[in-house]
Amino acid sequence: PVTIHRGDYRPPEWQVPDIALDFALGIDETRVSARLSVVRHADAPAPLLLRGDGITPAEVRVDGSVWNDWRMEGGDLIVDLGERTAAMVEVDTVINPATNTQLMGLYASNAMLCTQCEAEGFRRITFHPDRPDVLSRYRVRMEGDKAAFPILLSNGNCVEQGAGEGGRHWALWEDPWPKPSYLFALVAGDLVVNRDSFTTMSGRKVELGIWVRAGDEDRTGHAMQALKDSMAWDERVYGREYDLDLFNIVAVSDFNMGAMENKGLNVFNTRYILADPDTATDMDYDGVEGVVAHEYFHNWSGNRVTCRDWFQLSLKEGFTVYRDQSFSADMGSPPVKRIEDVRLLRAAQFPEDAGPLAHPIRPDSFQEISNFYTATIYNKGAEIIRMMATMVGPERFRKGTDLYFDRHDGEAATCEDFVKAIEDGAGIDLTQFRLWYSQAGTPRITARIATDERNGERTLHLTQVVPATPGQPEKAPMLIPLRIKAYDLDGGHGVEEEQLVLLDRTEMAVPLGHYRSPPMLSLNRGFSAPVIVDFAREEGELEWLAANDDDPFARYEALQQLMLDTLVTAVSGKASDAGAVVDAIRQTLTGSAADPAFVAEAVLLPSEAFIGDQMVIVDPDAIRRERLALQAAIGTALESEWRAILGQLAPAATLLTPLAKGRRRLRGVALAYLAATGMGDASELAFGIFSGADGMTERQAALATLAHGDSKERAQALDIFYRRYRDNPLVLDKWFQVQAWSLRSDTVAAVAALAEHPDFTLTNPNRVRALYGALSANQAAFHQADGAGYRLIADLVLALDPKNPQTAARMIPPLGRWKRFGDARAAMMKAELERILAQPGLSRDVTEQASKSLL
Ligand code: DPP
Ligand code: ZN
Repeated sequence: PVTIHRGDYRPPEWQVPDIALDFALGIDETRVSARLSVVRHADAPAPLLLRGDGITPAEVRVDGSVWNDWRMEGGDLIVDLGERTAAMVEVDTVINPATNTQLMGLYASNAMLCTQCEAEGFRRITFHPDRPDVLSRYRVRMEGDKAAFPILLSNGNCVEQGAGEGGRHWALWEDPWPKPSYLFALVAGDLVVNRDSFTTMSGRKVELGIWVRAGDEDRTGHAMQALKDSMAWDERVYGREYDLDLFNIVAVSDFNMGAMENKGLNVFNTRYILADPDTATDMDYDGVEGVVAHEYFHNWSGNRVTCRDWFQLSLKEGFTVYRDQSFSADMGSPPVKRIEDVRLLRAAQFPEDAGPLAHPIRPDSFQEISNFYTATIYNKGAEIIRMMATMVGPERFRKGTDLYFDRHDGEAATCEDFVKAIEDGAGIDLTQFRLWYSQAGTPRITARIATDERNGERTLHLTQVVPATPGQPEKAPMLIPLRIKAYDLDGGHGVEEEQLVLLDRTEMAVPLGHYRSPPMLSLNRGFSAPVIVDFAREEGELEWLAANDDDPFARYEALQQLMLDTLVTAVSGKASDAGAVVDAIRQTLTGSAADPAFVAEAVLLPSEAFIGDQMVIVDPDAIRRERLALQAAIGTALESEWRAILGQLAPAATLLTPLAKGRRRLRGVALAYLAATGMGDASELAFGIFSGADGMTERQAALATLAHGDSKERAQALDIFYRRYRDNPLVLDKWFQVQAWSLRSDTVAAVAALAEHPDFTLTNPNRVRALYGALSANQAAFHQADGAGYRLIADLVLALDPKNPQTAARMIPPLGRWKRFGDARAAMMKAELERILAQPGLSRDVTEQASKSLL
């Protein structure tokens, strides 16, 4: 495979200001005629390079005449235009959407036609430069059988439509905003719409439509509300107004990603559109709201200002994730949202940064760009933006983003353009901060408090180390903004103001002031920097912070650290005592007027994977054992508290306030703790909740709890759930998922059996992720000592690669963590990676991920 380097970027030699596309639609044959008006930007004659992937030109015409001066190079079409500085280039192609199992380009899903072009799918539809710095105005005509495709949608506005011969009809769409090809979209099918409207801040009435298959329209209300909330929020917080008269969203069942921000026509995975209380959990509801917002926000951060090249992907993704995180925080509880975001970062991004696939948020090279839609680009990218906002504060940050949008509207920009705009607009020097864009790896900070015995002055000593990552053996010290606060327990002369420490060198001393007794130090409050902190705490300090810190995130963090310390001690075979954890949890549960959602997050034990991340060599079995033991101890010690929580009436499932959601979440946690004790009535209790639940949050929580055990209620509940929801693909995904998440010792075998279930299919990415993605997230199961988990994942990758390389490649990273799991497991994991690589005809996606994972 060819490696593409960021440093090799050259501006395009030809621009394509206008494109007219003509589609004659059919499920297994669609004819595409493309008319590209091309303009030379290079000074000297240069051939026109049009990318193609799996297509052949039926005919090429230039300025109206058949043209023979072209050749194919790989999949690409090179047209020699001689001395011309402008031309009209027309190319006809024929494609087969029905056989497009990659779900890139134009494909069929449930008799409907839809597109996915980001990053390089447009070249599977027609020949085109297909690079994000080539922006064009699109005019799209499509024609098809009216019965099969009553609805015809594309970007922009529908300017004309009409009937054709023999039951056919057509529509003409125009998008006035120049856009890169990755934002092109087309949808044709039998769809129904939920319509609404939004009036923008300047008084423009925008028609909103959410298009789904008949029968699904009643589950689009939440998405519609989220869309209107997002539109209002972006006006209020960023001053960004929507810029077309129409905004359409289409939900598709077969989709590689979560959703796609095509201009004026977002295409979504059904998973992030459809929700009602009977079929969606509160977490699903939040997912819908967050993704609708994310895609909508791309209209400015991504579409109006797009990326110059794919190395700049985090320019739009990191910023847009930061924007959707801020939005969700405003719509619900900011501390709880922050906890969730940090949990995700630690679960998905920290391991990536610590493994063979580590890359900076602005990578230097890649083989296949699809492999770089990662937690690093998205979630760490968002943390980088957040740090800038933290350093300058909201008003100055807004000045910076205003300047960014003003300066680069209509352009294809770089990460550097963004940083420069924040520098200029907010008035801050980000010279050193830029290292966050180029250096991979999670910085590790060590903290220690020294005391001057003569006068009681306390000094915080901080050191930072940025670990070596592939291709980056040496690192320079980063600029790390740390929000800190040192509490004075004696009411002495301590300074109790929060400070923002800018750690900008390898070692730094921060004077804290005069404290008679050791201060309780709240460090990296709000998770102000995406780093790992090592800090040997005073006896009782974490307990105190967990109960008293005025930063909720820091309270959460202190309790998590206390749990981690206890678990890591236990896993290493030393005697550990659950007492402090139990006391801290009790205090959190009974704390005055605490938000139940926060309590639920705070009292949750760290995941097995996160416990493993604290250890040099991970022992998945010991972690499972000790985590279950601690869970049981907490369950027993606080039995009456858990029972009291469950004894209260559950809020009605239709009630979706943050408080109701929080109470349901806490009930789920309480049930899990009780069940972990193995108490005689636990399964009955869970089954009672399962059967009596009036919505999916409680139902799924009870089912997941039952799925861990081996009660007769388990089989019963799984059976009832299956029969009730077998015709609802999104809910059936949950049925697969809870079984693959199970903490039972036979889960790998169960997953292997479920892969043979008639409802399992490799053609639907959601189903694949529900089963296999859940397995690889289940640490002890995936790392089962005999290697059966590894084998199952490798078998999946090999079976899926010929159909859908993008989704296949996404299953590989867990196999790449072999360095951390001891020699025996490492040998088996590497053997599976080698077995994958030995397969002839492997995709570029899988080849890159598997070969890099072996390094
Ligand atoms: N650009 C999409 C998103 O992250 C992914 N294709 O919204
Ligand atoms: Zn995005």
